Amino acid sequence: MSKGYRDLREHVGVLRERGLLIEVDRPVDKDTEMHPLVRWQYRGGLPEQQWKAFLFTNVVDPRGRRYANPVLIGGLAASPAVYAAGLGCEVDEVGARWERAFAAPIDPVLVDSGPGQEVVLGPSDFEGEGGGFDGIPIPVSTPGFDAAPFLTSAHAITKDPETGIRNVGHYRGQIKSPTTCGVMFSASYKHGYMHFRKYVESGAEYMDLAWVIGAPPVVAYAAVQKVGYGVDEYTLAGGLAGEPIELMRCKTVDLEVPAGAEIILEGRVRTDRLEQEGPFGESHGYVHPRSLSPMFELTAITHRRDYIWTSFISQVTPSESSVIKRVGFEPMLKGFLRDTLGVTGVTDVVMHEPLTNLRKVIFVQFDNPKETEVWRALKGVAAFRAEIGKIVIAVDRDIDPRSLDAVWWALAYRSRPHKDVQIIRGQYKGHGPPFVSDPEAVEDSNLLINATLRGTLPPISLPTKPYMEHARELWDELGLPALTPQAPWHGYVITPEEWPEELEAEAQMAVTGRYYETGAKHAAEPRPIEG
Ligand SMILES: Cc1cc2nc3c(=O)[nH]c(=O)nc-3n(C[C@H](O)[C@H](O)[C@H](O)COP(=O)(O)O)c2cc1C
Ligand SMILES: [Mn+2]
Repeated sequence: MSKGYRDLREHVGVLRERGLLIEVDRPVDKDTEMHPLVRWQYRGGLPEQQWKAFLFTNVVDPRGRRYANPVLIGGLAASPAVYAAGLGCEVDEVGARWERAFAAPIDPVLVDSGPGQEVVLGPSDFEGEGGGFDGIPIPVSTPGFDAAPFLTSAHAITKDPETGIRNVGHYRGQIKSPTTCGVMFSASYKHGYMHFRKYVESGAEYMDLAWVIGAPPVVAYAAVQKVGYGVDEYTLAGGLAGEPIELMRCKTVDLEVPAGAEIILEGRVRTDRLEQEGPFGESHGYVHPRSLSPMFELTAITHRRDYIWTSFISQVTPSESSVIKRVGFEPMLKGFLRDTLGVTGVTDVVMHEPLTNLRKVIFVQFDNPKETEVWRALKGVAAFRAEIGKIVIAVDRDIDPRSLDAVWWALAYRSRPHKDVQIIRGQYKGHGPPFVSDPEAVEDSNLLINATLRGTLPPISLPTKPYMEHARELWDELGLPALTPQAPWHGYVITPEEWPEELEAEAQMAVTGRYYETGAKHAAEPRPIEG
């Protein structure tokens, strides 16, 4: 039977083929060395094109133990190129894949068994040295601050006890003992938490939960998407794949997991207590202090015989965690503005990634928009989800929203703050460090700015395109250092009113040696000195 989407290990093979995988076979300490090493690729000034996935095949820990299984970091989304490999497409096709997934989700299918259950371990296997979580190479993400190793790449499968509808969420979990870990829901509107509340209120003793690690990449990409309550993310994964995801039943809980997953942690979440969880270095760029979370108890571990453990690198952005969200969120937001709000003229939506972590600063690019469309879009972004769109800026098509220089340029010359800025109260503070001075303060606001051109502007003061293109050939011929062109790299007319034919004719004469004719024209029309 054809399976057009890839399992994790097939995807790792593609990463290797595409030159996107760094394999480290020397011993690396999972708790003190592994994440700091990968961190350097984001804090060491490497351009996005050089961000890669890391596979550690010789994993040790501070207690001197060696682990039989490898650890993959950045394997799902070290960079947009890694993400595209996971979808089996090119970087510029990712947006279209997401649009297809939203337009045509596909229900999963149930199969009898899968490689994710080649090995089945139960409570008797969890006792003693190396039992339960103890035998799994789970790294510490932020050595020096984190309280323990955490599950960082685990998708949490739960079911709504009333409707039976599944959710695939993505939450971290602090390892507490060989058989227990936290389940950290960051907000009451997280779907896993909404399920948990229902179990608590119904008087059930437990909520079944299965953590899936090393699912097919399409499932991972769907798990971290922010879609509405009641959407089974497996259907989105099917939409991304263009065919149903194969699921198998868990051994000890009433849940279904991808048949090809690397490893599954089955268990239940107690409904009678919360426990302290954290600190953990967070994707908002600060260490999140200790807080209360539900607790998970292992009932079974199933895995492929030679499973690959995955760990997502998150914390200060950019990181795998911001890349994995950005490439899916941007098309989702654009689709919302265009299809749900019916805003016309939107050409791109870009979430600012370095340090700010996507949600706070968002740019909407337009082609020649009407003023009302700009404001509808800015307000739409601010209202799209809690915590998204603290600062939203509209720019024109010729402004590259991925270049902050270009955005500042638009703000400087195309907006007038007394007319083009609105501050709206009532934004939820959302994902960010608690304000220590006032931990209860959750109100933030939105700063919306229209930096699109109203009126006219003269051309950009750079040589026009043919001259720059020709000069580039000269540049290369001379063997000068390699260029990476930054927009704008050539002049262009912005509004024709500001570039009448007469001026164009003069410019053409200037480059054909006829500029004295222009001088003579001016000499024939002298003007008196006033006053
Ligand atoms: C690497 C990574 C780690 C995350 N950790 C958490 C977490 O610990 N708690 C949480 O509530 N959301 C976390 N998120 C965000 C959720 O994945 C996201 O909100 C997701 O949509 C939740 O699923 P849900 O909408 O079905 O609740 C994380 C996302 C990523 C990419
Ligand atoms: Mn959900």
